[in-house]
Amino acid sequence: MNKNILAGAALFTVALSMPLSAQEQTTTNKNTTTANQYQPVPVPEIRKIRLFISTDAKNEADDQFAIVQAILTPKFKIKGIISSQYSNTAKLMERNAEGSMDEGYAEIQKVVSLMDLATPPAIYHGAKHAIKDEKTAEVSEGAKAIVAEAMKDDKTPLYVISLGPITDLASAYLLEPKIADKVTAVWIGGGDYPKGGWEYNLFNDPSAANVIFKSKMPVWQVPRAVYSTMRTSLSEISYKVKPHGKIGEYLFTQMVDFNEWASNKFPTLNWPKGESWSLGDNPAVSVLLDEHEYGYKDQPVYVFDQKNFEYKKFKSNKKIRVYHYVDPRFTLEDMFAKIALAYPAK
Ligand SMILES: [Ca+2]
Repeated sequence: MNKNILAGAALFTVALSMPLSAQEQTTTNKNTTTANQYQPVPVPEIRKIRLFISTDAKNEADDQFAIVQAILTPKFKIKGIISSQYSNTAKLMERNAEGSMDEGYAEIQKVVSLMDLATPPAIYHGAKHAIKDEKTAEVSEGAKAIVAEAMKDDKTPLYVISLGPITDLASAYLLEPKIADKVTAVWIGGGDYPKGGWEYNLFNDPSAANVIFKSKMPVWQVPRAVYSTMRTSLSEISYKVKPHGKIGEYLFTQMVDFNEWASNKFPTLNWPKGESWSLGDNPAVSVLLDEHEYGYKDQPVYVFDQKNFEYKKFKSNKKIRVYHYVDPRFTLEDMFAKIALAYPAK
């Protein structure tokens, strides 16, 4: 049998977590490199943090990149990936609003499977819809997992990065308000200060954003003007990501496919642009690698108007961290390097 075919078969077996025959083991060890053999750079244990990733993974083509970067980050002890709904924007785009969370769940499973991980992270279903009001949780296995982890007696800092709406973290808080001083919320979302206005992730659950902003939970917000600076191009993704393993190939092709679909679906919109993309979810990873201490201000908290999504004053002593700068090249180049190290080009 051709050795490459045998190696391919062995790799597929690894992905399915099935036992390998002795012959396949030998072939895998000698002739292939998989993520299972990836040796992450050493990170001092004391600098490590616990992390949940809440992601609207199938909403467009960017979350997948942030998921991969986070999983390949040795500083993170990933406690779970939660599939978040994106029902309101799915409806706007004439997509499957009822099934947004389930489509995202399948996408997370696909991304994780293509990464050939020795120890894949737990994946949880989130809520199927936005919360009904600011007092009512949408109970989900994701929200319950956050509560369970937050209530553990563990001094390692715990962060929940929300790469879409904050539905599942807000629900976790409504289920157990004690988590407010045990979790830091990092949110990619909200319009630009001082006025604000319609913004994609906010639109999918403005009540959830208000729940978290009004709570005592620390919040790090990366608003639209900042997250939209994570620009890359199809050529850069083709050059730096596509050659690297099954996951690299997939990250590129799913972006090309979505770009083709959305460009034809919305010919009069200024998005997608045709040959470029903004990987707007990745700063949730890079601010945890490096807080960018001169890139934010701690400012009094505002909340969101439910009709026009503008910021409005909220009487509270709480301050939140609002980013005005996250280094796009640091963010993206760390991801490119991690993918290239974990999945060397053949
Ligand atoms: Ca997202």
